[in-house]
Amino acid sequence: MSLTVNMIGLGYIGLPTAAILASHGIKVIGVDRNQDVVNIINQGEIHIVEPGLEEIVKLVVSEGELRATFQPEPADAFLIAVPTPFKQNHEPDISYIEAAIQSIAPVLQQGNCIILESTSPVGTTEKILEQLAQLRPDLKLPDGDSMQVGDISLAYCPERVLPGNIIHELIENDRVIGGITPHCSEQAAKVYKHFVRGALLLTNARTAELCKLTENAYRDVNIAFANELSLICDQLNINVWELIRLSNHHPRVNILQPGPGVGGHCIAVDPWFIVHSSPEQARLIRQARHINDSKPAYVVSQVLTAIQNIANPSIACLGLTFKPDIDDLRESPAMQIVEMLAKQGTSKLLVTEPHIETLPQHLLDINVEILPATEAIAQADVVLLLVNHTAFEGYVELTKNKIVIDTRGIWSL
Ligand code: SAJ
Repeated sequence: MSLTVNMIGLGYIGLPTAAILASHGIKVIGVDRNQDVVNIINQGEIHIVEPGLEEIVKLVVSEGELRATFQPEPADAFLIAVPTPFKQNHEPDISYIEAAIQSIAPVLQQGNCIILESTSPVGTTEKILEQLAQLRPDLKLPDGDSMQVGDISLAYCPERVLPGNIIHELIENDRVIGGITPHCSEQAAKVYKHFVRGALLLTNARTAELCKLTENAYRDVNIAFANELSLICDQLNINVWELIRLSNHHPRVNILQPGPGVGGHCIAVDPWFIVHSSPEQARLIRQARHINDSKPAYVVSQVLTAIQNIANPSIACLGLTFKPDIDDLRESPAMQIVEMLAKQGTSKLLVTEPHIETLPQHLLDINVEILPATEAIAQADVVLLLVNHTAFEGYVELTKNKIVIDTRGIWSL
């Protein structure tokens, strides 16, 4: 008999995972609180942009392998991929995970496996165990100290896919699986064996939790290094892009790229989870966050210096998304910079974003003009490149006789 899985949360990670599971012979019940999301998926359509996803969802829904609903149903395994934002003071908010556990508790049966995939502070999987002990006192729970095998299994297995390449990475990436006990890890691994071609690496829950946070903090710290170099180079009148290109010829050096700041819902968020749980120890990780977060204000100060002697200046702001060739505006430093410049009110802002048809209302409300890149550049005194979209690469010729601030270095090499 085929395995039945509940996928709790049908967002950027949950929906692709549900679709891939369903295309590998597993019956998937997708659960989401949002009525629109449930309706859209049941029509074989999708509510997010991810290359290759729509075709798979259409197929698995039409074959009856994936179905969306509001409430969890009895199944063999329950995968949870709900958001974990942070509150004020960067404190992680795990209330969506707690709500997910609350919703699956009544349908849990002996032999079930629960797998948390959401990015989580260290200790969250153990907290789930405590929550389950309250909600289902009738179940014998696994115990990491005594290694007691329980009626159910519980493990943490972080997603680590790159938006834009999710379908490929879901299958090919190695997975870290951290059970409450080794038996829990093995039970969880059985689910991933259905579709993962990468290695399944078993550990305990706390290590797996910190592993996810570490991966994104590693990237954040390395981007902060590049961003700090960009400030040093501006001060010393050196081209940072050339500097990094030359340094990276060393066989053991691989510096990342500076930019206008770090965006997205992962790298700018996850390191704070480490800082929050280890405030005394996580000094470098905290500092990296501050360096990356301060970059948008630095770019604004560069623009203000550039326009100080221009009467009625116009600025072409190229790109709004948080990284190139996608349509995602979440935590985008480019957006932040445009908003900060609009607040200054000292210049006319000509904004272009080729990947988004309808820009969010709050941006339309501020005083900016939306127009194609070529027109924005033609009308501008200053050209501010904020996102390294492939489409912008050829425009360097159009920027002659303009002041150029290239925050991504695509025209600067
Ligand atoms: N960025 C730079 N310089 C660089 C690289 C990136 O400024 O050299 C900026 C980007 O412009 C962007 C931000 O960093 O604003 C993040 O972009 P990204 O492409 O590095 O990562 P995300 O946020 O799309 O996805 C990350 C990935 N994590 C790692 O590469 C360690 C992905 O594998 C994770 O699954 C994802 O976070 C997540 O969900 O946590």
